[in-house]
Amino acid sequence: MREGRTVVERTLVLIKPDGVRRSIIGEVISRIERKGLRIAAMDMRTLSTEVAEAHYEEHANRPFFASLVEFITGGPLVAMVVEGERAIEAFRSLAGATDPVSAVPGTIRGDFALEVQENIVHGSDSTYSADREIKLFFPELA
Ligand code: RTP
Ligand code: MG
Repeated sequence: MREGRTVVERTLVLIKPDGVRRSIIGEVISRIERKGLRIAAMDMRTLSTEVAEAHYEEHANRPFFASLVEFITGGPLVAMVVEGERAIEAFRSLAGATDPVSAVPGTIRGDFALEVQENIVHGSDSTYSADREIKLFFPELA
């Protein structure tokens, strides 16, 4: 989507079950809003195994896949569609590196996590992934 010279994108953001358990939903939402990104849709839900496997299908052959699906289905999470200028990269910058020990302090993972699996948030990694994931989580918006 283009508006003049700006590139407005949508991305799927999840506050994973560890983030919900640790009561930092507000902290994460606040960082998204302070950045200037907008929340276009949001709800709390517990994923079925089927949806979790579809969401992480690119990792189906990785050794951590079963553990990842168990973790992401293990409690309620917050799902949202976030939009704004270059929203995909903007949110990935807010989230920080996948491994929270390497994630720079000041990022969500750098400030709140230590373990590679329980790293608080998910954000789509490309326009292709964002379209696919938004269709999976919020088909009414796609
Ligand atoms: P995400 O998809 O959740 O936004 O994370 P990401 O792009 O930064 O990282 P990705 O490589 O897509 O990995 C997906 C999620 O799998 C878990 N993971 N565990 N045990 C491990 O070695 C391992 N590696 C990755 C993390 O929860 C990661 O966010
Ligand atoms: Mg990923």
